[in-house]
Amino acid sequence: MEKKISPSLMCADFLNLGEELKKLEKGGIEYLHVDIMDGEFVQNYTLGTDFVKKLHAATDIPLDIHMMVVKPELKLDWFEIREGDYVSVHYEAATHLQALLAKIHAKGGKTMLAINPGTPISVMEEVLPDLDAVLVMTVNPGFAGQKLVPQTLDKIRRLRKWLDESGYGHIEIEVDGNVNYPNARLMSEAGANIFVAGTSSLYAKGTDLDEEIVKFRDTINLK
Ligand code: S6P
Ligand code: MG
Repeated sequence: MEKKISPSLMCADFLNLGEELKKLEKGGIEYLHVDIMDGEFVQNYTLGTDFVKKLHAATDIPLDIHMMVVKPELKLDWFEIREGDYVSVHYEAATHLQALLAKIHAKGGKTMLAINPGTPISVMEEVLPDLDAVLVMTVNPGFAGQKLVPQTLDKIRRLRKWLDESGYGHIEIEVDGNVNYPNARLMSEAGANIFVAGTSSLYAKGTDLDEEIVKFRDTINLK
C-alpha cells in the first residue's frame, strides 16, 4: 500500500502558514491533518470550522479532519467537507456510529474510524464495510509531544493482518502520536500507511521542513 504523510497542522507555525503550505505542496504531501478538539472528549482546544474552510480555499491537498469531540454525529454538518477529504471520528465518542459513517460518505468524504490506545480492534467488526481507513491512536489524544504507548505497535500489526485476511485489504491504517523516525519505521513495518507527522518529526524545533519531508518519506518507505 502506498505510504502517505499527513502533517499535523496544530504543530505548524501559524504565523507562517502560507509559506509552510507551499513547502508541503512542493514536498508532495498527501493529506493535511486537522485536529478538532472540544474540551470535553479531550481536555484541549485546537483548530475549528473556519480553519477548515480557509485551508480548502488555500490548497488542493485533501484534508484529514480528526474529530476529537463528543457526539460527532451532531457536529459533522458544521464542517465543510470536500470530495476526497478524510473525516475521522472516534469509536469512543459516537453513539450512532454506522449512521455517522454513512453520512460522511454521503457528503463525499472518506471515512476513518479512530480508536484510542485502550480500545480493542474488535469493536469495528460491524462497520468494516463502511470504512476507508482506521486511525490507530498511538498516544492518548489531546496533546502534541507525548510518548508512544508501546503496545499500539503490535495492535497495528494485528489490525493489518485481520483486515487483509477478512477481505478488507483496501482499508488504510493511519497512525497518530509520537511518530518520530524510529517509531515511523516500526509502524510502517507493522502495516501502517498514513503517518501523522508532528513535533516528533516534521515540526521538531530547529529543523528544516523541506529536508524533514524527504527524510520522513525515506523512513516510511523503509529506505
Ligand atoms: C493529539 C492529536 C495529534 C497531535 C500529533 C502531534 O492527540 O490528535 O494529531 O497533533 O500527535 O504529533 P507529535 O509528534 O507531537 O505526537
Ligand atoms: Mg490527531
